[in-house]
Amino acid sequence: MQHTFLMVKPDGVRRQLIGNIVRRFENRGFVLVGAKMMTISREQAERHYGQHKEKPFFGELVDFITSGPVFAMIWRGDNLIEVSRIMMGKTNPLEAAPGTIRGDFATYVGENVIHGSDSPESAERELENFFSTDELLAAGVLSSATDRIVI
Ligand code: IDP
Repeated sequence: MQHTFLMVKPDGVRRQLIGNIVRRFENRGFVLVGAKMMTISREQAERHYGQHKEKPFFGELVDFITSGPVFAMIWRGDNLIEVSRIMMGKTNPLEAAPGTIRGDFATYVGENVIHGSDSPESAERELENFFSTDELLAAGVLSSATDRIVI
């Protein structure tokens, strides 16, 4: 059993794709255990995409992810991280297979509808960046306020 962080990006929220995306993961058997609509700060965005700091598209990436509300989610399920990445499709939607979220809804790499953690270490870091201790406790990701998240 794993937890992961999934987020409908501002383009997906603007295009009213939240329900469609949630349904895909529920249909697959995964369980939504926490969620909120939020507009993320530049600081949070820069932390989230820290590994891309030196990339030429970093400014565009931070501008985009802070451009409107996102739908941040905590999900639970077996082999969830690997399966959710398959369900999302390749980062560049032009290479994403039809039937995947990006393959069905996107064409431009800078606006590819959904984010999902790519490893247990990323899931832990990203959940802590987006959710408070109380929210992580309510979702069952932590069993006590002094715990560390272990995906
Ligand atoms: P991932 O979102 O599939 O994990 P990453 O390589 O971590 O992919 O890239 C983070 C995000 O950066 C991508 O989802 C995409 O929106 C954005 N990105 C990646 N390459 C480019 C680019 O060349 N131009 C604009 N945005 C990009």
